[in-house]
Amino acid sequence: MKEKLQAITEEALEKISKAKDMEDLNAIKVAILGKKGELTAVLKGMKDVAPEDRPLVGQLVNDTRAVIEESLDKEMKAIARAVRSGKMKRETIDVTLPGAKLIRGHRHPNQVALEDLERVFIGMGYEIVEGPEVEYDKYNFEMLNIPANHPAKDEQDTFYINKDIVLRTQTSPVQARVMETGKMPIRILAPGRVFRSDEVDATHSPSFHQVEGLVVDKGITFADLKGTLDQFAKEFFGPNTKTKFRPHHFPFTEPSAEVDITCFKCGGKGCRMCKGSGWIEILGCGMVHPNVLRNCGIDPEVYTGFAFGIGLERVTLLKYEIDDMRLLYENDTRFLNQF
Ligand code: 2NL
Repeated sequence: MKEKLQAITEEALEKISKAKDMEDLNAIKVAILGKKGELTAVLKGMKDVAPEDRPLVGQLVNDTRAVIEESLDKEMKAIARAVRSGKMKRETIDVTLPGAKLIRGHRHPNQVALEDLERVFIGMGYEIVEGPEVEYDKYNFEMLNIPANHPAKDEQDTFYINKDIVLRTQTSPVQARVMETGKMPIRILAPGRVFRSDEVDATHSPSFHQVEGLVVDKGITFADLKGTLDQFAKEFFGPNTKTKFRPHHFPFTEPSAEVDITCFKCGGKGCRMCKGSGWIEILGCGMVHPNVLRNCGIDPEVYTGFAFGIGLERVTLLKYEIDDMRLLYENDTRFLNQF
């Protein structure tokens, strides 16, 4: 019996010393100390040992078990340490290495110009409103006094989704929707993307941005329109800016005008920027046509209003002295980083 236990011990210690990982050690533990293990089998054979020898044999079995357990425990701890130190080595971080540089972006020049514009009109008490880019013909044309036979409605100029739905060609439908609610007075700015079926060149794009303004209240006159836009020009382009109102025609306003400002580059003397004229065209405007007010449920005998439309890209190109609108859409960071 003593030899048998000796043999088990030697074999166990040999196997333990050759074990490569936790799995090996667990297998050894089960094979020797487990329910069906070698040493357990010896214990089960105790019934064949003479009763007077049992305490001694029992002691021997326990000693054997203790030796093997101790060896297993030692080896398991050693392997656990090795695994941990390997993991630590693999996962070390050199905190002295330089960090990955984050490239910080900024607003697009069009957005900067838009926020500058909005700031001026918010300062005058205007509210910013937005609306759908896909619009009913009714809101984009009909309510704005643009008749069915008007050239703007031609498929050459307008993107049609179907005969009743278009990609809006101006942001005026947003204002028509506000007027239709009947809440007075109205003092709003409607910026947004608009669409026209144009070929791309330095001054045209099938998708661009407009900022339209609308004021409706009792007693609004052309003087209010002139005062407002003159004040806008001075705040936006500089305090010495002068404005000039030239008669024009729009179907949705009557009377209508185009507004020029004195060139902010040369102050009016004439330069490359203003093509020698001293004036730069900046927006279109007018008194809201009585038909438009009526179409939107407002009584033109009680209320009057003015409206204006500014091409955002035009303002951005002027502000930054950029000579090709395509640069605003290409998203080339070598260009955008300059602003
Ligand atoms: C331009 C001209 C303009 C308007 C837009 C407008 C809107 C309503 C009623 C009446 Cl709801 N008018 N908008 C008026 C005059 C001119 O834009 O050349 N824009 C770039």
